[in-house]
Amino acid sequence: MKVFILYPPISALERHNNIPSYRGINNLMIPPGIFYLAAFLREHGHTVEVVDAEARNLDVDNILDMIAQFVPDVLGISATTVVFHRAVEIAERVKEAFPQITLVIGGAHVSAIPQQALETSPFPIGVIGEGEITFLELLAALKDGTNLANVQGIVFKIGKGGDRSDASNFSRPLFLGVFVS
Ligand code: B12
Repeated sequence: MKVFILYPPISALERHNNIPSYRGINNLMIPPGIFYLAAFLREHGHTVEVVDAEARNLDVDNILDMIAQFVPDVLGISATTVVFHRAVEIAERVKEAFPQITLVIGGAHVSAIPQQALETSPFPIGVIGEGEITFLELLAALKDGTNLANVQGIVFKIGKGGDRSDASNFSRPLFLGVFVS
């Protein structure tokens, strides 16, 4: 499948809860999670675009242009709590412009409060905790049209058009593909 993985942009002020004295602190670092996911999915045959929109100074319109060019089957967005509103903004725009794209949210926010994250957003599916195997299995289920209830480690909305009835299947062992000696 074609998968676009996005780390959304926020300003330093947004990141620090609009506290002006923190404006200059913007400890930019590579977000390893999205690149691990991209590498893992590519190894398993998926076509993946991965974009750190913060590092690349992209705004929401730039991101929409990139999505229009790549035309993914699935857009996966990574978000902590401070950036969740931007993830929602992008998801709303994508849902309107490209309703055929399946939206998936992952990262710290949805992992901390899975049901609430879906209730307050247009995301139909959230991945909880480590995403490599869960995302791979989720893509297989989406491609084959099999029941999402068989995918461990996700929260999802049931029903056509994403009604407000949420289901979850949290149980997922930790990813054991990486060893430190
Ligand atoms: C390194 C780090 C940073 C780095 C890099 C951030 C990053 N996003 O990678 C820097 C210094 C930039 C940073 C900044 C901030 N951080 Co920070 N950070 C961490 C830390 C210590 C490790 C993150 C990490 O690299 N993990 C390893 C990677 C491989 O895992 P991962 O990122 O979680 O990704 C995996 C899964 O989450 C999932 N996944 C992630 N995204 C997606 C997307 C999809 C589609 C799918 C399917 C799956 C998926 O799959 C990935 C692979 O398994 C965590 C604590 C922790 N132990 O996790 C805090 C943590 C994420 N940070 C936190 C906070 C609060 C912040 C800041 C708000 C601090 C601030 N005021 O500046 C900012 C927010 C920046 C932003 N734009 O979101 C909180 C978030 C809490 C919350 N409710 O969201 C955490 C959890 C620490 C804590 N316990 O409070 N942080």
